Amino acid sequence: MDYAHIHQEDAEVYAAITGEDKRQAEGLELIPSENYVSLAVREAMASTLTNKYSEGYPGKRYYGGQEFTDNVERLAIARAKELFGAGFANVQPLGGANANIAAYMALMQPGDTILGMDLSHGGHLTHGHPVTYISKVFNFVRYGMKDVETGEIDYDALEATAKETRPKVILAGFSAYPRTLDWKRIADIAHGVDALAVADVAHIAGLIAGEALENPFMHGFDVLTTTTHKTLRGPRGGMILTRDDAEIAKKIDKAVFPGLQGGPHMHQIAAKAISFREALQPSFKTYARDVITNAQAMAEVFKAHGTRLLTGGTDNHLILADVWSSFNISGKDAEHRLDEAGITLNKNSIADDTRGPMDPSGIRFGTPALTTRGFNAEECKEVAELMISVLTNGDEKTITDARTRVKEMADAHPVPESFV
Ligand code: DSN
Repeated sequence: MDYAHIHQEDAEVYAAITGEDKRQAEGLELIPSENYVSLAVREAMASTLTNKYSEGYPGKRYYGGQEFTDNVERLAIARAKELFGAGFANVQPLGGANANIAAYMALMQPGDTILGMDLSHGGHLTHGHPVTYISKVFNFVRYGMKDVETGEIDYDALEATAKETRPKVILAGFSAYPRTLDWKRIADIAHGVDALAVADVAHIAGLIAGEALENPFMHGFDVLTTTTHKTLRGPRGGMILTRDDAEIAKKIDKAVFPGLQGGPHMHQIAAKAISFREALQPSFKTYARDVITNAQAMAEVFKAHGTRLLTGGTDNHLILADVWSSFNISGKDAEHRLDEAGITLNKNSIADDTRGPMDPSGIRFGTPALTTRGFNAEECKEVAELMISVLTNGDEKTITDARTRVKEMADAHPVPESFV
C-alpha cells in the first residue's frame, strides 16, 4: 500500500504509518500475540464498510441498506463455524476483552463465581484480575500450576476448588502459558459441578484452526472466545463460538449486542471473513505446524545454553524465559536491549515473580510472525543464538553486529502480501 491520499493530506500521520511499516519490515517480531495480515485483509479494513451502521444481526438489523453487510457477516460466521467445528459463531466482538466480557455476561449473573487461571501462572487480565471492572461484577476464583518447572496444572486442586466454590463457569486459557491443557479433564470437572466449560483460545486459535493443537470442542467445551489477530492471522478483533447449544448462542448474541456493544465494525468483519478463508486453505495447516516446530527449536537453543524456561519448554508458539536468574538482567532491560538489536518481544512476569510487573524477571516471545515470514527451524535457532549473545553481553559491538544480522535475515524474508 502506498497511502497516497494520507501522504497528500496528513504528513504527520503518514510519517507514523510509514515509520511503523519500516520497523515491521526491518526488525524481527517475536511478540507471540502479533502477526502479519495479508493485503486482502488490510484492504477490507480500509473499505467503505467502515461507513455503515449495522446494529443487530444478519436479517434483523435496526437500519436499512444492509444487503451487503448481511452477506459479509454471514460469510464470516459460516467460515468461522467451519474452521472451528462450531455450531454457532458471533463475529462482532471488537476484541478479545469484549469477547470475554460478553461471554461472562451471557453465561452468568452478577455475583456468580467463575474459576480461571491465575494471571501470574499465565492467565489474562480479563480472566478477573483485580484491576479490571469485570472483577467487581463476578466472583473470580483462581487455579494455577502445581509445578512451574514442568507447567503441570494442579487439576486435583482445580477440581476441589470447583466442588467447594460451585462456579457457573470454568475458564481455561492463557496469554503466557507454553503448555497444552488437558481440555477433557477441565471440561469433565466443569460439567461435574454443573458449570459451563469456556476456553479463551486467543493465543492458540490459529494453531487449533490449523489442526496443530487439539480443539477444546472435541473434549466437551461449550464455548470458545478468541481474538482474530494472533496466530489466526486475521484483523484485530474478537469472536465467540458455541459448540452446539442454540440457547447459549442466543444468550451470547444478546450479550454482545445490545448487551455490551453498539454497531459492529463491518469492515473488520469483512476482514475476518477473508482471514478465515485464508485459514481454511491447506497451507495454513503447514503454517500452524511450523509455528510450533520453530518455537520448539528456539526453546532447545535456550535450554542448551542453560536458560531457565518456565514450564521447561513449549508445546505451542510461545516461550517464557526467566532472564533475571539466567542472564542477570531484568525483563524490562532485556526487552530494551533486544529492541536495540531489532528484536521485538515483551517483558513478562513469571510465576512467583519476586519483581514487579513493570520490571519483571521474564521475557515472553514466540514464532507466529517469523513463521509467517517463512523462517524455518534453523533460522529460528540462529535468532535464539543472537538473542542469547545480546542478553549475555550488552556492549555496543554485540548489539550493532546483531542488528546487522537481524536486518539481513529480515531482508531475506519480506513480509508476504498474500496467503492463498
Ligand atoms: N495483549 C495480548 C497478549 O500479548 O497476549 C493479550 O492481551
